[in-house]
Amino acid sequence: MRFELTDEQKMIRDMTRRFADDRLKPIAAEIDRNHRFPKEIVAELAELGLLGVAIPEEWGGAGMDHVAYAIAIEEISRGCASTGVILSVNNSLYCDPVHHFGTDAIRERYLKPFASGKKLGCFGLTESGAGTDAGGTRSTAIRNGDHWLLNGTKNFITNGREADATICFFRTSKTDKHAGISAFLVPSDAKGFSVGKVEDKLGICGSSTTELVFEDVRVPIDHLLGEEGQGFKVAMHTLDGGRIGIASQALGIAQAAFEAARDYSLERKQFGKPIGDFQAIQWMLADMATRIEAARLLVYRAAAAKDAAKKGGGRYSKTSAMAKLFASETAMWVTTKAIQVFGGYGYTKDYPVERHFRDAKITEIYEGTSEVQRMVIAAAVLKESPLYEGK
Ligand code: COS
Repeated sequence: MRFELTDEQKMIRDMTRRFADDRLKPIAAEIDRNHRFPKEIVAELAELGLLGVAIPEEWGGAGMDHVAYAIAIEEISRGCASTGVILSVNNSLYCDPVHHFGTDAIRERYLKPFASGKKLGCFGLTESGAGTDAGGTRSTAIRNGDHWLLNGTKNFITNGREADATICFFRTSKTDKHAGISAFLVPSDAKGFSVGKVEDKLGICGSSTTELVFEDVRVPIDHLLGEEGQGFKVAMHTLDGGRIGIASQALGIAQAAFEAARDYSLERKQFGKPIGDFQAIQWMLADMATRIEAARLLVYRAAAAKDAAKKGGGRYSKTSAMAKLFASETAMWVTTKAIQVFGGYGYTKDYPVERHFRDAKITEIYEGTSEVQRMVIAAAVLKESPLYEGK
């Protein structure tokens, strides 16, 4: 077992860390306050190859591995969690499945411009009645000659307002539950497609979260992604990877909150000395640092498992669920403690920790709640028992 990063991974860590410090930290509060999508930042990150980190260069990506990808999302989220999720969705929820399930013709049109950052993608699975129960999808796709006719509404779609195309899930059979769902690529300029309600959120305010409305949207038959009836598996396969992106985002948020609390503890004086001299504060900092390091190991391990899966290493659903569960709960715990270290000041918008706290909460919810991660983990560990006899 080796814990050293490769030269390429160190390079992307240093580059994204610098970018976070120089470009993101100074404007993260303004992005949050104004609920502003950081268009200029996304364009700069595209230049750096961060919109398709693990997509091969021939398809417009940077051709790096998923550990490098996780590090990039961690560091960018340390600077601005909204920017982190904008990247994570384009990388893991859009480019990754288009690369994995798309034909070369589809990749040419729907991957190259997205992995290179000229365009932005999103992923539409959730519906008002199908959140955790993703198999409960009710939106419909009906085959009609040389095209499909799509109808329905998707909810809570990150990048929904800005995206140029979406991977969306529709019911192609009423009789089968999971096997009745198929995945489709839909360009945002398709007739009948519109962006509905834009959510007003607690955190990650710089990224849009919207409804996507489909009213008799026609897409050609080759816009079916993967086989008909395999959409649920496309979604689950995609979310296995996506959860590593969100775990990395949570890690970056936790690290940012920790660093803010650590530095503040050396500045803030009470009883004539820095509060960092008090054991009460030191223990909080020690626990924060330890939990973050444990989360980091799980996240990098999950990313390495995804790299191994590409070489025939099998499913990594359990590892990625563990990484997301632990990293997101760590982010919530660490950001809560960070506010505690700051005391009353931490509760105000004069310091960044209240933003980190608000940004952390969603990592326990999107791309599968912590309860869903526990379901995935429990199902996997039970199957590992020699006494397991199937479902
Ligand atoms: N990769 C590939 N296939 C998978 C898979 C994965 N990670 N997970 C499940 N499948 C397959 C199963 O093998 C099963 O296939 P068969 O029917 O051929 O046996 C099928 O999918 C159904 O699986 P399962 O019975 O486990 O589905 P459930 O309806 O019980 O759902 C959970 C399981 C709850 C884990 C799933 O619906 C889920 O992840 N929900 C949360 C969705 C989510 O993250 N939403 C956020 C939206 S994106 S921001």
